[in-house]
Formats: sequence, structure tokens, C-alpha cells
Amino acid sequence: MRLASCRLGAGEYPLGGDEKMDVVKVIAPGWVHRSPSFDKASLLEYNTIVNEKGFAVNCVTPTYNAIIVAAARDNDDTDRSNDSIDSDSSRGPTPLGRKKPDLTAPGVGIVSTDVGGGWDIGSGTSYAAPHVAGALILAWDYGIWDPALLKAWLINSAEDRGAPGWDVEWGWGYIDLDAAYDQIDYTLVGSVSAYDKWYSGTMNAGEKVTIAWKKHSGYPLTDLDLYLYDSNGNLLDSSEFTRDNVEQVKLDSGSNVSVYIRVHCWSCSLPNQTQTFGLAAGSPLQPVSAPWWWGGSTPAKTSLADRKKPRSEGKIFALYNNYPNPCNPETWIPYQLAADAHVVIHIYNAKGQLVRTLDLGNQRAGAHITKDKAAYWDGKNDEGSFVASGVYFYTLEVNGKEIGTRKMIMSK
Ligand SMILES: [Ca+2]
Ligand SMILES: [Ca+2]
Ligand SMILES: [Ca+2]
Repeated sequence: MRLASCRLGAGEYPLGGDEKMDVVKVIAPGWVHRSPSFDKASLLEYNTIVNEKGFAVNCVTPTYNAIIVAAARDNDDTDRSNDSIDSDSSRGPTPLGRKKPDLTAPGVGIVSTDVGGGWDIGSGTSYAAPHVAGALILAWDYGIWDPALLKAWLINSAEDRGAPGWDVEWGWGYIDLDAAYDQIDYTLVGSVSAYDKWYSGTMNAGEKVTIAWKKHSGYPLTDLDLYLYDSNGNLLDSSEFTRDNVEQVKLDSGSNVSVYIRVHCWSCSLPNQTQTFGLAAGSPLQPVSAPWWWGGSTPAKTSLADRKKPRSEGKIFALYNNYPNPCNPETWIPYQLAADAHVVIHIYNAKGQLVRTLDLGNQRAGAHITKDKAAYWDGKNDEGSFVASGVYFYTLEVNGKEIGTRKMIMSK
């Protein structure tokens, strides 16, 4: 995954271009060449951050997957309440009707490195986008680097401003790292096929659930929708946008409300289609099988595909953060299986070299979270020697298919 920051502005490529980059972009008008975003991009090789103006064509940008950032005026103080959208910031949507910008960050009177050396003060989305890049770098350091998950997480935790929900000025909201930090452990990567994925939990008024997924311009069928129900199957909110790769639902009222979340996959009506997604919430959500009221019944608002195929696969395969992390030297790696499967954990060093293979053999379906069930790593390589301190990555392989990757720190 790479983090690039295109500040030159970019058009929309309806028939290509989205496939070329991984993640998130933000498009800016971009006449300046001194944004700190370039420094961060070159140093950290992370995701894609660009800002979107809606025209100009100097940079191929994956507008679905990018995080487009609008600029706010923060008045150079630490009080968020007096911040406002900058009158010069680009407005959405895109010419094709996609919901851009995605997020808003401070972008007026920002002190930045100057291309000729020294410092300067500048304004614009070119100065707002690096704040989002920085947030992603912090999350990456925390061990989360799935692009769709990062996008869903920052959008879900953003402070909704302007018109309720997404709007043309603030996008999904004003970036809020304090809230994002509170929610970071409620993120998960899921996958859905034929045709729904279910989660349950409790929510309070104002809490949101957001999904994001990688979408390619050449594959319009990769579309997911998101639904929020109460425990009796009453539809509380739905998000069925067709032109983007973010859906969000919100609980309007109540506290400790038992809810079901349904992720619906349109493209999964085709054979062998699976769509992975990142899901972010304000409270823990657990993957569950379809609720009793779903079997064959038709909710208040549903799609043609739902009426044809009301069924669910329920559980997921997932890899979670190891504990303790940092580790010294031993650690436990939790994971979840939707079905009985052959499980292998691979551990790589920061150079991407395989240092240890943990073949766990056949494991039963369910959550392997606790120490007696999670994968155990003693901190040794395949030769039996303890590995050095540093950054390591571990992957979960289920029946020969890689499910996810996370990062850990060995600190001795
Ligand atoms: Ca302020
Ligand atoms: Ca709004
Ligand atoms: Ca959709």
C-alpha cells in the first residue's frame, strides 16, 4: 500500500484509473508546491491522499477509493466549535455524482515546510489533506492498515457538520482523532457473499456505523448497501447509494438499543462473488447469523435481490490484533473462523521476509480469542532463535487463502 499525496487536482476517470492505486485520495486545486503531504508521502510510502477539485488532469486519481479532503478554517486555536468550512474549499459532489469530499480537516493558515527550504504558511485543501494522511499514519502505527477499514474508521468517527450526514461542504464530517481513537478497536474487516453479512450489538443515539470497500470503476457491480434494524426487525436506517463505496447508517434515538446491522452485497448475486469491506462503529459489533425475523420475510425497505434471496452466511473469517503488543517475546494472535478450516499464521519481518510459519492444523469454527484458543508465537524464527526487536507483520491463511494482515512490535 502506498500513501501518495496528489495536490495538483485531478479529474474523474469513469472508465479507468481506479485500478491503479490502492486506497484513498483527496483532490486539491493545488497551485502550491510546498505541501507537507509530499514529505510524508516520500518518507512513509503509505496510502493515497489527494484532494479533488473535479477537473484538471495532471494526476490519475482513484476517486472511488481515495479520501478527498475539504479545508476548514480553524482560527488558529484549539476550540473546534468556532471552526468553519473555508470559502475557498472545493465543493462536492463530483461530476459523476460521487459523494466527494469524504472528510474535512484544518486547511487555512497552516505552517508547512517550503520547497526551497524553511517554512511558510499556506491555505487550501493541499494543506488539509496532510492532516488526514497523518491520521492514517498514526493508525498504521497502531497496526491497522487495511485501506477500506481506515477510510471507514475516519469517516465514522468524523464530526457531522452542516446538513445531516454527507453534504457537499463537509463531506462525511470534520476529522476528529479523539473520537477516532475511542473507536479504533471497534473496526473490523468483513466479507460478504450471497448475499448478506449480519452483525449485532447495542448502540446509543447519534452513533453511526460506516462501511467502505474497494471499488473499481470498471466493475460497477461491486456495490454494497447497509441497513440498521432493531432487535424485532424494524428498519431504523438504510444507506443504498449506488455511485460510491461508502455507506453509513445512524441511530437517531434511544440508549443501549439492541441492533442488527446488515451488509448487503449486490454483486454477490453472481456466482463465487465475495466482497470484502471495512466496517467501523462507535460500539463493539459481533458477527452473527441472520436474525429469526429475516428468514423469508420482507423488511420495510428492501431490494429486489433481497426479496429473491433472503439468506445469510452470518459469520466471518477475521484476524485481530495480537496481545500483548508490543510483545517480549511471546504473544497471542486472535482470529475468528466462519467454518472449520485449516489455519496457518505467517510472520514476516519489516523487510517482508518470512521468519516463522505457525501451522495450526484444522481448527473449529468460532472465535479463537482467548489464550487457550488464539495462535501462540514464542518470538522465535523457524530456526528456533529469538527474533530481533522491530516491526513484524502476521497474516492469517485459511484453507490456503489469505484473510488479513496485521502489524506488531517486538520490543525487548
Ligand atoms: Ca478553532
Ligand atoms: Ca454533514
Ligand atoms: Ca451501495
